Formats: sequence, C-alpha cells, structure tokens
Amino acid sequence: MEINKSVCVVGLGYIGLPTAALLANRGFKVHGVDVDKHAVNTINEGKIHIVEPELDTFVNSAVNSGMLTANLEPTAADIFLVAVPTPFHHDQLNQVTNSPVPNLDYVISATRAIAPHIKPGNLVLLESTSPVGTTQMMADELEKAGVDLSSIHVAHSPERVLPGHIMRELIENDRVVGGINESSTLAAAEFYRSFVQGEVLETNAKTAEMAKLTENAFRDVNIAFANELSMLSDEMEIDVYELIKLANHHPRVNILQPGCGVGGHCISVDPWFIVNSGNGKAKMVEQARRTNDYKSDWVIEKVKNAALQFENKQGRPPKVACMGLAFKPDIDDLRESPALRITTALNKILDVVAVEPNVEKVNGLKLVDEDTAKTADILVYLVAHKQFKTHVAHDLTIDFAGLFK
Ligand code: SAJ
Repeated sequence: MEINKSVCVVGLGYIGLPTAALLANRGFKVHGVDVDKHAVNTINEGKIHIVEPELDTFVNSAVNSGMLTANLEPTAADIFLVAVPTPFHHDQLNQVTNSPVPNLDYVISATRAIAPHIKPGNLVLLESTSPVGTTQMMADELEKAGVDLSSIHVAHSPERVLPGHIMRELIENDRVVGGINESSTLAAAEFYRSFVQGEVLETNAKTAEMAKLTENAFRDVNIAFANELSMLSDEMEIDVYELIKLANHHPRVNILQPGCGVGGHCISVDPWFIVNSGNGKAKMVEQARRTNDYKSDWVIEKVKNAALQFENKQGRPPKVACMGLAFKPDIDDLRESPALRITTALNKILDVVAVEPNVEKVNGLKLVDEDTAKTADILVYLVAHKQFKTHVAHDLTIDFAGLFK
C-alpha cells in the first residue's frame, strides 16, 4: 500500500532503523539518515548492523521494495523523525545536584541538518528520550535556522520499545504524543495512529518528555529495591530469588529481579535527566541510580574476595571467566553495560577471560568460547544469556544473573 507520504528518519540505530523499516513496510517512502557509513552501506544491502529479532526481515523487504534507502544526508520530506542518541557528558557534573549533565549535541546537529530541507506543512518529530524542554529547544533551533514555526508542526513522541521485542512493541505499545502547541499534537497523533495499534495518547511536549523519563525511573527504582534486597539477603544468608518470589505472591507486590547492575542507554541514563533538572528534589530517583551503580561495585568486591580466598587455599591466583558482557540477556548492546564495567575492572587485577556470544570482539578483553571458559577456576555469571541456561554450577560459580536460582 503506497501512502504517498515521505519520511526522513535521522538516526538509524536501535530505534530509528526499526521505525524506518516498519514505516517503509507500511507504505511510507523512507529516506533514512545516519552519519555512520558502515551502517548506511549495510542497510542499503538489505542487511542490518545491530542485533534485534525480526529486524532483518523488515529491513530486507523495505530495501528490496525500494521504500527504504539509507543516506548520509537528509532530504526534503513530509515528516522528519529524529531518533538520535541522548547520552550524558561523562566529564561534566551539575553543580547543584552533583549529577551527570545530558548531552544534547546529537539532537542539535540533527535539527540543524534537517532545517534547510523543511517546508511549510511539515511535521518534525523527536523520538529520542530527552530532558524536559528538549522539543521546545529543537523548535527554537529550527526558528534560528530560518524556519517559520507557525507553518510547521513539532512534537515529541518518546519511543518506549523494549530491545529484543522492538518490532512487535513498535506496533502494539500505546504511544504518548505531545506537541509544542495543540495543532502539532494533533498532527503527530494522526501520524502515529496510521501505524500504531496501541492507543495514541495526546498531551503537551513537556509532559510527554517527562512521561518517558518517569517510566524508566520507575523501573530503575524498582530494580534498585531488588538490588538492595540482594545485598541485604547476602548479609542475612537468605536466597534473594526465593524471597522475591514469595513476596510477589502478594497481589499488590511486584518486585523486579536483582542483577549485576543496571545498564543500557535508557534506564541507566534517563533518571539522571530528572535529577539534573530536579533542583535537588529528585532524591529517590537519584538514590536508585546510585544503588544500582553501587551493585556493580559490590559484585567486583565479591569476585575479588573469592579470588583472594582461592589464592590463599591453592597458592596461586585463579583464572576467572566472566560470562556475559551485554547490558542484558540475548542482545549485542554493550552501552553502559554493568557486566562490561565489572569485567573490565576485574581484568585489571585478575587473570580474566570473557564470554559474550553476541559480540565478536571487545577491545582490551580476551574473549573465549563457552567450553574454554568452563575450564577457568572461578566462573562469574553476569548476564543470563540463553546459551548459559544449560550450564551447570560448581563450587566456584558465582551467579549474579539468576541463572542457577
Ligand atoms: N534489569 C534488572 N532487573 C530486572 C529488569 C532489568 O536488573 O528485573 C536490568 C537489565 O539487565 C538491564 C537494565 O535493567 O541492565 C535495563 O533493562 P530493561 O529490560 O529493564 O530495559 P531496557 O533499557 O532494555 O528498555 C527500557 C524499557 N523501559 C521500561 O521498561 C520502563 C523500554 O520500554 C524503553 O523503551 C527503553 O528502556 C528505552 O528506550 O528507554
């Protein structure tokens, strides 16, 4: 079905590429843009540069039908959809809240790149998870570049899809849309209703931005509670998995699972956006972030202690295998990964090899296959990848991934 509308998707990563491929399969003519030449070439061959179930089929059919092309530069279109990273500045702290400062450089450069192509009647969408006020900042940036804001629509619709389930969730999830004014909200809602099966909920840009940050902060707080319980249970010699399972039998209790920390570009980053603009009021959100980060330090200490005990007993330092480096099971994404941080830290002080079935190489680490890893003295399970589910724990297995619960 040809919809006769064109979309320029800026950023062909974990959100932009699935969205571009989905839109192309739904009849939109899609001009994808990325600064990464390798990504552009791979997509134009009908292939993908990231791991995500079903994405290859969508991209392949979109490229073969001619409805999706990948490019290095934007072009004129009816709709512009920006899905670029919004990380934080690793080297800057907010003076008031002592929290990381969001880095909006990619949003600004994407906005500047599309500005010359914008025409009256266009709809500009920001999908990147962003601090409150970013959509308005984007509109201001367009105005500075000479775009007449009264002739276009600008709105935020945060992506909410879960890596590993992106293609299904892009269609099925409810969507929040918020414009910089009423007509922008309506134009954005109409666009999303054309391909989303879930409900499309209308609000303003600031509330839409905060809604997304709130969802991820909620999950971070809940996981921090689980991680705190895991450290308390260790003190009390209680099995935390049994504890949570029992507590979750209560009809109004739903505690998430402890792990080796919280990673990924979303949950481990977005709550800081709230802290950064919260003027000291986001105390619980901040503590959750710190607790989840601390859990990784605690894991490092546990492994160091186990290694010390081994050395005291055996008279030689142990060989340690870290199992899993991705930020969560069955993906290849290493962004803000606690498992990678833990393994890198341990690698500096111990004899470490690592297993990551979804990645071919990681600078500075010795990657080995599962069988080689199993010959190590201490096995540290950090991520519950499906490949590890048949493994058997031995005396010197330390499981932070809940595989052997
Ligand atoms: N984790 C735990 N225990 C749990 C669940 C997760 O330790 O019980 C850890 C994971 O191992 C991982 C981190 O939390 O390190 C985040 O994983 P996740 O699966 O909770 O979430 P993400 O980051 O993959 O995706 C989240 C989702 N947000 C919510 O569930 C509220 C997704 O819907 C968002 O679209 C995505 O962030 C995003 O892009 O913001």
